[in-house]
Amino acid sequence: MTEKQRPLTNDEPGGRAPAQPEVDAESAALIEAFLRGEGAASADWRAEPLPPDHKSGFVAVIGRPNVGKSTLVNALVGQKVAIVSPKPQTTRRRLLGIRTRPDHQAIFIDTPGIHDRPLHRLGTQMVESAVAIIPDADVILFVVDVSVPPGPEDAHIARLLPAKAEARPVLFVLNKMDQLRLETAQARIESYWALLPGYADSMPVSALRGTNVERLMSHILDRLPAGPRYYPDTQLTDQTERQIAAELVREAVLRYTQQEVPHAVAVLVEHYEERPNGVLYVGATLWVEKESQRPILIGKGGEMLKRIGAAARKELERMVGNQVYLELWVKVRPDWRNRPRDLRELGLEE
Ligand SMILES: Nc1nc2c(ncn2[C@@H]2O[C@H](COP(=O)(O)OP(=O)(O)OP(=O)(O)O)[C@@H](O)[C@H]2O)c(=O)[nH]1
Ligand SMILES: [Mg+2]
Repeated sequence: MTEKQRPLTNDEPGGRAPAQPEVDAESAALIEAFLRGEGAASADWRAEPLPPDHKSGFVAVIGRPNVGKSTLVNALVGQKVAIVSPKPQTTRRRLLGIRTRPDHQAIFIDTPGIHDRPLHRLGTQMVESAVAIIPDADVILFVVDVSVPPGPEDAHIARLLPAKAEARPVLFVLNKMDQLRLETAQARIESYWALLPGYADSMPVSALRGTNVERLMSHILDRLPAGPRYYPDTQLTDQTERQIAAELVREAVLRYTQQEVPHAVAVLVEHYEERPNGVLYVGATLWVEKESQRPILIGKGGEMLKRIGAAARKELERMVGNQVYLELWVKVRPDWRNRPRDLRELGLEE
């Protein structure tokens, strides 16, 4: 045993140290190496060498509801980090999609759709959280849906941009180009161009099919500053596994329920633990706003809740690469979309 390894006893000068447990040889060697600073560099991702022209930064993805912002973030990251649905106002809170490559790290901020008539406190929060991020971004992607003509909400965002984006680069993303008919493409694209002043470059893409997504990425890179990695290369999002699980349940709710019901549902994961048999147990509560929404979500003989659970479980199993046991409950929280305490509990309000 070396001098360093020998535990202090009360007899030694400066003693009165508490008795220490015996350390086995392997652990002692590791501790010694750690104290000498060995191995620390490999454990610290910040210390990994990067190319001198490494670029990084935050890219805000904004647009009216349902234009394909979350689909685009998933395509740019190369993995699903955000839920997607054909119903507007799917994304409720800002989330990060982190793309790390040898020469860059782009941190995409997916945002709720911006519109000018929120009907409740949640809606107001959603719009505010999207607008508030614009001045903090290095690059702004303004996403529109070219399968339909520009609407008042697109115009509203275009009007916001000069003040909010200040001198920051704006890329105008003309999404859903797969839905554009060639005969009408020119006129349609020109009607979108009319929204923005000439300084914003534009790019037609199909986030769904992946068309032009890497070309868009190279335009983003041209505008990103030199900088370090802000997150480890293995990190894809800022959401916890619990939050992702809640979102996947909500995605299934959005898929199977109609009209007002999916928007009145919030999901809170209450249990998330690996059982000794290796199965991941997830227990989540679905909050609805009114007593009348409960039977709709549960369905005849529990049919609807089973369908939602089966779809969410499949997605969850894909995410964790493990068997999942998912249990869902439905509870009423009257008017939760207008109640600050409920919104805070759900992480939808600071
Ligand atoms: N045809 C086509 N559909 C797309 C494309 N991109 C997205 N979509 C579809 O558009 C719908 C809305 O996509 P989302 O990514 O959820 O849209 P979003 O802008 O994030 O919507 P909110 O979160 O509600 O603001 C989904 O049904 C997508 O599959 C595309 O390039 N082509
Ligand atoms: Mg979205």
